Amino acid sequence: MASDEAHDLTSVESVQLIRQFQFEKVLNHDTRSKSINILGTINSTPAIVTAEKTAFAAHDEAAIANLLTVENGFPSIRLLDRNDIYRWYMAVLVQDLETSPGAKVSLIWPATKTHVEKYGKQRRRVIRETPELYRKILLPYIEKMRGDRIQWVYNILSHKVEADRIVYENPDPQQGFILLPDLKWDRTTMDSVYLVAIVHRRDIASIRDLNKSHIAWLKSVHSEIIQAATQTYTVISATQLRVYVHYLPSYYHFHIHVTNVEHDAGDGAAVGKAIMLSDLIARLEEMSDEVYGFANSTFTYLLGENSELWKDAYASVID
Ligand code: G7M
Repeated sequence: MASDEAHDLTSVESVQLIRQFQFEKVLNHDTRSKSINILGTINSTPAIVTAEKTAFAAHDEAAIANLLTVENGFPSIRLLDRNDIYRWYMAVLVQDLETSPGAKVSLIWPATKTHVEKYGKQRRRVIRETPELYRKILLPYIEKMRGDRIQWVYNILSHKVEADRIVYENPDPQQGFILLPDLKWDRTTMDSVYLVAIVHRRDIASIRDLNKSHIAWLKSVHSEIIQAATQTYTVISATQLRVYVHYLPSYYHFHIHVTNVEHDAGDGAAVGKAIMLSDLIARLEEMSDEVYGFANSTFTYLLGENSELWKDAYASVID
């Protein structure tokens, strides 16, 4: 069928058309936008279907207000886990083709070769944190951030919560850590595997506390993480894991992010926040004995203008 004939199909015929789609292969997918591009055929002619999970109708306040009421919203909801003041759930939202469809689906048919090839807010500042700025601004801030805010971390380390989720534990109080699913992961989708490794020792608030004496330890943590993750999730190999640390982190108790490289972790895996653990180790190895540790280094990161750190500290120093 020529494209103008395809265009002329009635709406009923168009619905019948997409129902004839025969799957061939996945062209692309994006865990962040929750979308997928699929190549297939309709009547032996190439077709591309893209499906994107719909966003919430935030402008429809009545609908949003009803989202959490059992009568109107969740027919079923299941607690995934809880930790301190944090709770996370899985739910089936009521879907209705007219008012709240689950996905937006597009069809290109007939699709050309070019089509097949084609198918990818707060303001932020760049902060260059010198050792002096670290001591003057970050250190006092970190002290403030190490209280209740990391209770969830201690709950995990003491097996009080999330204990049945532990993927791997080295229980040694100095050398050890717990590897478990990050709360952002649905624990099902292999392409978006997201784990977090939390060290048992409490003397490292951030990478700023790491120095040359930690090199051997960091190397063994790195290899234990990779071994445990690939043994548990056998579809993922060592070179498919992104093992990195945030600077700045949100929580000041040393922990390491472990994700499937296919997962688009957005800003959390972007320049200005994420640093590969192996690069940190290499940097320590190459560091002179005089410098000795990251407390004496410079790091550059992104900082949101709404953050306390910007408003209360950096804004007056930098702007
Ligand atoms: O930016 P930062 O490196 O501090 O990231 C902390 C990570 O810990 C994030 O990826 C969070 O999703 C994750 N996380 C935060 N909380 C509160 C929890 C929790 O209670 N349980 C688990 N498993 N992960 C968490």
